[in-house]
Amino acid sequence: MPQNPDAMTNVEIAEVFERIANLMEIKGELVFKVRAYQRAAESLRDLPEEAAALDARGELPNVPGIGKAITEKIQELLSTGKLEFLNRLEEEVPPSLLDLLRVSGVGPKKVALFWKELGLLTLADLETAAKAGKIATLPGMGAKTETNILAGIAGLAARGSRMSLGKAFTAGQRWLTWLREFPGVQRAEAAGSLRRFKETVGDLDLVVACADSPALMAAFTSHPGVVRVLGQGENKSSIELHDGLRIQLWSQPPESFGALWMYATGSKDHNVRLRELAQRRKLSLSERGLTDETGNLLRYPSEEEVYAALGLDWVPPELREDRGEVDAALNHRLPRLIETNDLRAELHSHSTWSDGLLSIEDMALAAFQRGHKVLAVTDHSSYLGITRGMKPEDLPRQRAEIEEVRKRLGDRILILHGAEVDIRADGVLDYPDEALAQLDIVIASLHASLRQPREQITARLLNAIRNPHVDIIAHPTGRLLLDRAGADLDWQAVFQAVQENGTALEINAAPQRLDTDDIHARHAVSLGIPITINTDAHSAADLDQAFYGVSVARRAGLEKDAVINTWEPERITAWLKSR
Ligand code: DGT
Ligand code: CA
Ligand code: ZN
Repeated sequence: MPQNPDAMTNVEIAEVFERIANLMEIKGELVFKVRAYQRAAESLRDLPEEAAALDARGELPNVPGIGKAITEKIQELLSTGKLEFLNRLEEEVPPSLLDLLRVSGVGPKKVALFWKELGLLTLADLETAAKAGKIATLPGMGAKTETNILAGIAGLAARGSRMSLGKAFTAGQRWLTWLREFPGVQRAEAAGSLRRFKETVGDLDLVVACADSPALMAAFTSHPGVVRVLGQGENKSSIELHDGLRIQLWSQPPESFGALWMYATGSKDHNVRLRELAQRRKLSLSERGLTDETGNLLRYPSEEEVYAALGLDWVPPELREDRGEVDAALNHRLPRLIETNDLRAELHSHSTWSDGLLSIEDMALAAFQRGHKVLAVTDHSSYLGITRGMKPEDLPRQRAEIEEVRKRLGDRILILHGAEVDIRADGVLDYPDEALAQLDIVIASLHASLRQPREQITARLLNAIRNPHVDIIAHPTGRLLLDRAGADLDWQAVFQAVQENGTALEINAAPQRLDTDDIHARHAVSLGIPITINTDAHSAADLDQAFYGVSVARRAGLEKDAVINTWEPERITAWLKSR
């Protein structure tokens, strides 16, 4: 245990050394001097124990990558939190130059030129100089360099942002395929927020069990798609791609894969709880395993074994947010979460009768091929902006077509005739009650005027909920993730109304929606409100996105029975009739 609780952590010390290495490189110091600080930073990041503890036992100089000179600097940082050497260096090399390194394609050598030849000090200086054509006058640079720098500066703004779960998942699959084909990789999996299916993802965390990690890390950081290497070590590297996507790759030998996967999956808060449990058992938890008091490292090939060593049941990744799952795992009370292949019904879909791509028959066949026993065809009403919506007078003709398809498909799949009815800005539904009464299932949803004040937009939604024909409220807030904020709903009023009316709330599975979200879905189920997970499919491929919606339900802790789509057809039709 460190004597001084405020002492700097290994990561903080590593950051100081990385700062020194960058400043020295800009200054033009010899490569081997720069490299010494980079190596020290790497080994600090990989240390299983705090430097303070090693120092107390006099063992720091023996750590590979940390010699006598570096040990003295670590000691100065541990006791004072500062480093005289760094202060002097920052007087020689302005630290604002470090910001320039964040621009993709700009390394220390270029920064040194910008500084020494053009006197540039800040990012803003660099942008001005590039626009004025001054960069092209430097040796070895041209108009192309300027264009790249300006694109890189523009990319910086985007880099702070997060990506949709859909983009993260697709990119993650592609990179996992690449990793699994790499020689020596025995296993490659997603970790971090992607594995937890958080609704947006910052960077991708991927983990591998690999016998030859250095070769993999070298290939990873020199992959042709890489524009910047954000960090490179023996067991961990981080890259940025042309489109701003960042990937962190973690590697351990197969014996430690369980601990690695668990550590890199997080969340950070979940990990903190696990570390507390480990400490109570006089163990310390890292991505390599559990270390006991004698410094002996216990390795675990699977996550189950790490959890078991801490006295816990294995926790599904979607629950790892420190929302009570650790206590539940201790007491063997984790829920049996719903799974994608529990789904038997798609209750929200579109055909060529509105803006879908497929005929009713083709949609029904696509749903059948995916194991569904029920498909509700719920084309749009003709609200403002949807030119291809249906008028109430079209419904009987659509019903006739459904009857035809039912005859042709026989008992393969039950087709329900429904509609997705827009809730107009004044709260009135797009179809009159006589039209709604003809339908097997009615979905109501908000599409426009989402910026109305809370009271007004909530009243609009309540109006739909109170209509006895309405069975489901689709994507309640109307949000589009990373794009358009949803309605400012009074959720308490919404919950109360759906509870009174027996209406179901939809988790819309489209990854740009994921609406109802996990928090509200959890609360809804605690109140006994039925949930339905739908893809809102406009094509056959859309039906395959159901797992995103299931992941929201899993994050909400839902078991199968809470979700209407898992019910047998008879139970679904009975529920519809009972309303
Ligand atoms: P993101 O990328 O913002 O969507 O969210 P995450 O959860 O993927 O977080 P990220 O990428 O910062 O870190 C990946 C995992 O690494 C995280 O889920 C748990 C682990 N981790 C990161 N920082 C810490 C930390 O300070 N302490 C512990 N115990 N674990 C951490
Ligand atoms: Ca991440
Ligand atoms: Zn829809």
